[in-house]
Amino acid sequence: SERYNPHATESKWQERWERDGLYTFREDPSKTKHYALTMFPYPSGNLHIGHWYANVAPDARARWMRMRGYNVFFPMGFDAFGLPAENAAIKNGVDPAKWTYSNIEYMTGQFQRMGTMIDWSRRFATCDPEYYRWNQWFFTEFFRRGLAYKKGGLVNWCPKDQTVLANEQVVNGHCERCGAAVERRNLSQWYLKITDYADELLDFGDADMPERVRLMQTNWIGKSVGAEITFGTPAGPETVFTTRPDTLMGATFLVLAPEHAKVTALTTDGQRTEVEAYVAAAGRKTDVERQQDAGEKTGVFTGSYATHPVSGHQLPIWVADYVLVTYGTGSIMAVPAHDERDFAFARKFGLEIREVIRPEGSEGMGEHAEAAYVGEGLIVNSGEFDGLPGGKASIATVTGRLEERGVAKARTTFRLRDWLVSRQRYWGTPIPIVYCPEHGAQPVPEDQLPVRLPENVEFTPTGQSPLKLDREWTRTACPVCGGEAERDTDTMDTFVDSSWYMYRYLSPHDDTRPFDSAQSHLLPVDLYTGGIEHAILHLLYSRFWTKAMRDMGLTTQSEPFRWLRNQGMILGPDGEKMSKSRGNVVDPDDLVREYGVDTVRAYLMSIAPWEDGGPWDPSGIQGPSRWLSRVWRLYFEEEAPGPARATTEAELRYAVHSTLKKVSGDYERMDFNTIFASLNVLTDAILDAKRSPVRQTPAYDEALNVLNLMLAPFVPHIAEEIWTERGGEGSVHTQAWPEVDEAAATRDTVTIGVQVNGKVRGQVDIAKTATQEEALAAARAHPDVARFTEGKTTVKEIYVPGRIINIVVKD
Ligand code: ANZ
Repeated sequence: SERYNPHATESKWQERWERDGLYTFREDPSKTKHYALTMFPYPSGNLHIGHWYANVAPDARARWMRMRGYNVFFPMGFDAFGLPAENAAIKNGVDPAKWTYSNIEYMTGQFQRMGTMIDWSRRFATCDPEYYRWNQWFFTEFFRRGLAYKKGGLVNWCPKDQTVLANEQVVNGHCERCGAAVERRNLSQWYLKITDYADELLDFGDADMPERVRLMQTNWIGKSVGAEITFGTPAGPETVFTTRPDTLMGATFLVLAPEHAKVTALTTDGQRTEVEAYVAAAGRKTDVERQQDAGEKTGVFTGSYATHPVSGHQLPIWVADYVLVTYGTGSIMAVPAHDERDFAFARKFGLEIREVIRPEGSEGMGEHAEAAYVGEGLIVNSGEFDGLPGGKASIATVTGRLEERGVAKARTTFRLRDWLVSRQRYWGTPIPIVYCPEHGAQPVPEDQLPVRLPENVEFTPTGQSPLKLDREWTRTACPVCGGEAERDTDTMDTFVDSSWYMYRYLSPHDDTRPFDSAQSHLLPVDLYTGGIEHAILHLLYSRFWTKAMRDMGLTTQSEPFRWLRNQGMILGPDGEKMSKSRGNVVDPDDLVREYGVDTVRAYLMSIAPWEDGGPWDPSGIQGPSRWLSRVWRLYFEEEAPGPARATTEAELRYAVHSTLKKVSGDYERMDFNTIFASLNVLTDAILDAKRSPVRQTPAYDEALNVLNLMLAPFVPHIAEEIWTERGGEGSVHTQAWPEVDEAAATRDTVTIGVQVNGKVRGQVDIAKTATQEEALAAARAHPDVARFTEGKTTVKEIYVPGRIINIVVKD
């Protein structure tokens, strides 16, 4: 018989599966649906090892679900708009569409060579006009509903990519894509009103997301419950937002953000030069630089004073860049005694520090306090409010009292800002808006969608959208009056594309609606897998999109994903992120050429806990490779006579069913990395049985059959070969996952260690139901134990059932 040669069998099965449409999803009302989805890739050129790592384990799990009787929906597509296509166009002079579509063809072939059960009949790319037409349709619907609007203001600008960015795309002050330091520009741009859903987005319902994803989204949304308090100023009333209205009587100055509208009016002539210089300098700093807590606080006095709404005291008004114009009202009441930033500022500029919250039993903070007191306590030095409880826990009560007094109004603010979606780049969805001198901004009517991207444009980034340069394209007619009008020349953020793509798979070629609601029984996605880098951007946006679609009556779902899991990252052997410049990249195609697909799949699933990831160990792949040779030998080669470990039918059945039970649990919990070890040990146990008389029993046949089925999700090609060679009907991949025989899966004996004076001296097999006397008798009968106990006086005997026996003796 032949030795294991994966190359011959793997491509044969891939072709057969394709020909038979084995993975084409078909409706089957007798089964429960299971929608498994892996985040679709960007068609960058080819699949790297990270794509394999991200896709192989979810594929194995989808296959396992199918064997368990679910009707599994497992589609894939391409997230195809974005900068790399344009950059390639600029660099190599190829058309972005050509570049993208040829990458898509190549990468689809790579996915097929990975042996996945993806249903390719559902494939689409977000750059297909057939797809982006619906981005445009959503945009015009959102516009009609007030969910899409245009406004001017300060926006994030990436000087390298020459486009604006959403807040979510700015990571520590840098462009999340290219790393350039982000600047601020005053521009008029389109926004989607995600803030309408801020509160609802904090409620994850029964969507099961990793704790850190919930936390990141919750912090990003940043809900703060507090109050608005209005102070009088020479430039009119000024309202501040505070989360600590209980500290109102401790406010000793006000601070405005440098960009605050009242700065000019409040600056006195004497202070003007200094304030203007300060404001100009602040404009050159990034938000991160401004907010760095470690950084020295800076600021200037405006020369004006505000009137405290309760005490009537005159409080100096300062300008400082630790106050952000984009949050709250862009101004604060500073309470140095109880806020760390205000404390540092007051110390630096010699401003008054007034204690108003005192922990019980304390003498008070005195004049030489070294830090703000931010804890709970009782209100002091606050006149009529003295004695009320203060601190975060009592904000509601205090706010109520202040509201009665008419000096505060309860208010909740969010950190979340509306989603800026205009981009000044070419390779994206054109914004379907037309500007008419007479009728203003008008949505392009549905029957004129899609507004196609013009071809043959000059893309070199200039800071203006390349679409602007194509006069033929920009000139159009106003949908209202038919008069001459201009198209919007920006394109949409590509995160728009991925916000609803999971719905499009239901009817990818539907040209009458974004997706067919007759298919909505497939929703929501039951298991969504992908990288943690999308914790905020893509996941938050798609949760918002689903809620907006629900409110438009397109779906009844409120959450797109029932269960989310993030894989870790495969690093180079040096423990660093793989990158061409570091030269530590592992190419999956090379590995497949050398070892075959099944070996690479098995190795990637066993290399690390899937959610953690870890470094690539080049020698580690030998384990799965040798294992598959042994699997092959087990089924297809004659066993050379040799010493075999004695085995019984019961032991073999125990090995089979306890492994089956373990592996099922591993798939269920997504503990993929232990599956290989279990299957490896079982293979050896069956090889032992093959060399022993047990080979003649039904238990042996059962073992071969169950192992074959267990191989199917994990190493689908070799499993199919075995199935067919053993005369199985149809495909192994449409078989049912075997049932665990619970009685066979549990052993009625346990092996436990025996200690003498705390040292392990031997191990005994005893019945699980053994009494203490029986257990101790078995222990004493063990020769290695007897050597240390005979002739000695027993002081104590301890039997912890199922775990350990300890005998304490003395001479
Ligand atoms: C008085 C006060 C006293 C405050 C105190 C805190 C502690 P979060 O929780 O992040 O919402 N604040 C308000 N607007 C601001 C802005 N635009 N830039 C910088 N800081 C701003 O924080 C709300 C608190 O941050 C507010 O409550 C305000 O300071 C400050 F013992 O008001 B507080």
